[in-house]
This record gives sequence, structure tokens and C-alpha cells, in this order.
Amino acid sequence: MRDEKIIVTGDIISHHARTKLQERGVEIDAIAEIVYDLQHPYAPNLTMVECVESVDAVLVKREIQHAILVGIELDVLAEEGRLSEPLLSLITGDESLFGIDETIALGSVFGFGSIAVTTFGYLDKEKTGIIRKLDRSTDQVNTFLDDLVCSIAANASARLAHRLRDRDEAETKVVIRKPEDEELIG
Ligand SMILES: [Ca+2]
Repeated sequence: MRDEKIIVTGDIISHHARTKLQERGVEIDAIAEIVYDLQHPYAPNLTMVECVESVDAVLVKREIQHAILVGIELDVLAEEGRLSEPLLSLITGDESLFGIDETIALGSVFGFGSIAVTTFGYLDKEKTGIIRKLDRSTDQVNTFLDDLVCSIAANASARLAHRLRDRDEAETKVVIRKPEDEELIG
């Protein structure tokens, strides 16, 4: 037991979560590309900058950062053989009935509403872009990481969908309001 309690600030957690993703080969742009592919059919004017911004906003959430730290730590410990059996074999073998990798990632999806939950399910099944690359990698253990990326992308995509709808509605309101304004002038 430690005598002194170390206070871990949000800055430290955020920095570590981002660094860990990068160390494991996951760049923000690669997640943003998945978000772009998901949202572009509904928003033809969507830019990659908006997708990157949405991924960044998701990575600010403490719940996501914690999930990233726990998941990647377990992947790395398994890779280095530093877990006890049978957990070690369950993680290194990416045992399909294990399910804790999905549970941790799914836990951080609920904060972004039902669209995020369904998108997570879709990405987990389709494994697009970097998710497929992680899933097929033989260089490192990505049992937790592939699900974490599904979660980040699903959250960023859902967040963007809500924002784009808000923006559309705000624009429509201006159009609707116009005749009223003109009447008032008269
Ligand atoms: Ca997995």
C-alpha cells in the first residue's frame, strides 16, 4: 500500500491515453477516416478537419481515456507474457467468448446516445480501415485496442451526426423565419 495518494490530473491522463494510442500504431487521422466514411454519405460537404475535431473532442472524455488506458495496458501485458494463466491465453488468443474487450469499449459508448451504440456494433462487425488492420495484425496483441478504436470512432461519428443535424436545423430555421421578418417590416 502506498502511504501518499498521488493525484492524477486530467492533463496527465489525457496525454497518456493519446500517447498510448500512438505507440500502438493508432493515429487520430486513421480514426477520423472511419468517421468520415460513416458520415460522408449523409453530409457531402463534410471535411476531414471536422472528423479530426470530433475524434479530438471524444478523446477529451475521461471515461474514454480510462478505457484506453485499461485496454491498452492489458494488451501490452499480455504481449509481454506478464499476465497469469488462463487470462494470458484468453487475451493473446483473442478468444471470441472472452467479451471483456468489447464490454470495456462498449461501456464508453453509452454517453453518446443510441446512434453511437448501433455504430459501435456495425464497426465491430465490419471492421473498416485501421480496425481491420489491428484485427489482422500479427505483430502485437490488439485484443482490446480494436474495440477501443471502434468505440472512439462510433462516439466521434455520433457526435458529428448530432452536430450536423443541429447545424441543418439552425439553417432551416433562418429560412423559415425570413417571411415572418419581412411581414414585420411591412
Ligand atoms: Ca477485440
